[in-house]
Amino acid sequence: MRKIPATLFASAIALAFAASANAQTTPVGEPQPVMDPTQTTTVQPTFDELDVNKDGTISQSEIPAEHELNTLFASYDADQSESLSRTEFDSYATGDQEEEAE
Ligand SMILES: [Ca+2]
Repeated sequence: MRKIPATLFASAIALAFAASANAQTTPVGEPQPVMDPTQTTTVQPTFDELDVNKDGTISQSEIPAEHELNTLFASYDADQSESLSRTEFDSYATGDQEEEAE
């Protein structure tokens, strides 16, 4: 039986180790990426961004015309005050993204 040179033996171990280390880099339970590429095109403004005059409510005139909340405004204006409180806006913001939340 031939004696295996120590250097060859060491490199064989190194190879095996590298192979197993490489296998371990495959993510098993990778957390969801913070940046969702599908959301970069439709950035949802926050309550504070929409509350332009900082009176604590969002009136319809503060909502950009192209924003979907402009159309949905009445349905989320629960107390029909013609402005959205933070609570009313939250029900829009959280409800709208419910299917994305995980
Ligand atoms: Ca306001």
